[in-house]
Amino acid sequence: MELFASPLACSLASHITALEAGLPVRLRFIENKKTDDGRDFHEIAANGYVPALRLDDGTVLNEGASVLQYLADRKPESGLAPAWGTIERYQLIDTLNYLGTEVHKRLFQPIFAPTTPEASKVAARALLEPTLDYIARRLGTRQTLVGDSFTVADAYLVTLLNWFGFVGVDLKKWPTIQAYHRTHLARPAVAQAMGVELAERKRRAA
Ligand SMILES: N[C@@H](CCC(=O)N[C@@H](CS)C(=O)NCC(=O)O)C(=O)O
Repeated sequence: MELFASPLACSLASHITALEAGLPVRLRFIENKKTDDGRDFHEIAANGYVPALRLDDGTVLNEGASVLQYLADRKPESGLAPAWGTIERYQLIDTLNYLGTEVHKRLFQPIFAPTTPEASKVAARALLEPTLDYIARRLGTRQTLVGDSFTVADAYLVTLLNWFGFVGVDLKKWPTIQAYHRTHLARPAVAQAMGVELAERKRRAA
């Protein structure tokens, strides 16, 4: 399998998941819509978005929620996604959908996109703190979003919490979220994925 990713983008959650599950996934960074081995990324993922997961038979999954669950389901014993048919699985889908639509797209997309009109950026920035208030209420004192163990929803939230830092929001005002973020950043798979992606960021900035 090949995982197409951009450093520290939403694809980080899939990278973390592949490492957590110990799967044989080849990481391929995208830059200017070219893969790191010179292919046109649009020929792999028609919309040019990461994450994209290319299976060994050539099938491509191109939405974070499906990529994360596909990877998790390759190693059910990892606990990265609750079993199908359980209420926890629907809670996982509920959480991935919330993170993908409300936090990633509604909140961060307008802030990051260079073409967003200033008024829309201001409106999106006004959602940053209420979003953290809501996540803090949803987490309570727990260290995981769904059930009692780390799941792909946590891989996604850790990724999004990094972005709050990128836009200048200090998590110290939300001590339970800050503790959650620190705890999960220390997981070996998270630290490994972050290390690889930070190094790629630095390489590009040099
Ligand atoms: N609906 C997609 C959105 C993925 C997405 O927005 N990916 C961003 C990176 S975080 C991307 O590839 N952006 C490239 C672009 O806008 O051209 C998902 O949830 O996976």
